[in-house]
Amino acid sequence: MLQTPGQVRRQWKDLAVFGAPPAFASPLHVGRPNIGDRARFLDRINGILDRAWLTNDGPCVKELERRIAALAGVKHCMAVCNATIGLEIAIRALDLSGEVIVPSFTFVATANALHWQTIRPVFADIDPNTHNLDPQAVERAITPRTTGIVGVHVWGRPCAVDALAGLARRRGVKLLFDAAHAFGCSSAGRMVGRFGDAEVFSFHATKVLNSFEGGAIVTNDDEVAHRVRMMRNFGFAGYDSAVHVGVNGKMTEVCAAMGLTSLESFDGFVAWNRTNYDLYRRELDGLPGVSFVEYDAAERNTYHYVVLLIDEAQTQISRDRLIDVLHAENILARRYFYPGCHRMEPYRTLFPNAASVLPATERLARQVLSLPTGTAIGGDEIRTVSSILRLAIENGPQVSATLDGSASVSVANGA
Ligand code: T4K
Repeated sequence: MLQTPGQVRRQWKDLAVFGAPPAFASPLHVGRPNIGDRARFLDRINGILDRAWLTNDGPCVKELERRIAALAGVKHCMAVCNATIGLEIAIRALDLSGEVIVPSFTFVATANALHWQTIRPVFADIDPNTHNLDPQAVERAITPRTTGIVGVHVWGRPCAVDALAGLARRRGVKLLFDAAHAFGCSSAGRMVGRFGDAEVFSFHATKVLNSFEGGAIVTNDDEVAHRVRMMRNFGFAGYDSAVHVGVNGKMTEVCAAMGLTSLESFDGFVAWNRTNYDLYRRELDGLPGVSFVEYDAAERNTYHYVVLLIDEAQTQISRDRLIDVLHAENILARRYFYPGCHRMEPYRTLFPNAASVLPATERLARQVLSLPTGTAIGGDEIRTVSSILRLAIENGPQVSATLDGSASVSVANGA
């Protein structure tokens, strides 16, 4: 359901951050779930209840796995309860240990999936143009203890998959991709899902395709797939026979039913996102100091993230002050992925000098501003959000100075 269009502001002094009522009566979130056809979903739920088969490789899970594998063009798909557990299982299935190279510019789940298993995440810097791992920085971080690389396709824009694959092969380490953002995206015409030794999708509520909570491990490697299947189910290879240490990473039938229903509307979600993205670009066009994360029109993208980069030297108002302005209007823009994993616990304490090799990560984390999008947001909301941003930036020095002198401003604390 769309939000109310929101109040239009005429002058910068009318902004809610200075005391006016918020432009939106209810919050505009970055991560509102896309909801597909309710009747189809409820039909599926009835089927699940009639069959009394609620989890453990039920028919909805199997159908979802088949369809994800076909869409990603990959041999094996194993659905899991969420991408974090999916990463942990894939890391085990690939026998990673010792040190593994990861970006710090990612959701903290990527690093946690390693550290949780007593593997040391070694943070490597990103390419400032792609926001993904810089293969040269990865190469510099490799030591005799390195067993793998985990690349993250941030915003759904694929990593330098071929360079990383070449590097992994040359240095004899495994390559895993955190593809939490990248279901439905492609690199040089190849769908994400088939790269490295395995990839992991997220179908969390906030992702373009959601199954409430959920994810999938995909791979073309028969042995890896076999190990993942066992590890996802306590290590069982059959009744009474656990042949490996394992965990419970299974997806439930209800989640798979939501995933299947979301898949049926997936093209519509992507088209909606594209329209939103294009409108934001038009509305914010020409604003000094504001640039967009761009998507390659020759590739498949989901346009699920509308991310601005704020160059404070030009806007003369900081990214964090803009967040204050937006939050006061009930526009809950986010700073994904501020401040970078290396500045979050336990990594900040474990690796106090990590920032010295992460200049691009540090710079980007100060600039990113993610705007609300998805099917909960339409043209009216986007025009209002954009006009507020435009007002704040076109009057950047005044807004900033007035906020600096005001005790009532709440500094945004979240990511
Ligand atoms: N790797 C990467 C690169 C990731 O980005 C993520 C997850 C993972 C791995 C791990 O995947 P999962 O284990 O989650 O499958 C959110 C999501 O919870 C998280 O899944 C996502 N990345 C991350 C980027 O964002 P939070 O804590 O910042 O936001 P959250 O969950 O509170 O949701 C944001 C807003 O969305 C809320 O303020 C309200 C709205 N919302 C949220 C939910 C869950 C709704 O309107 N309805 C809802 O049901 O992490």
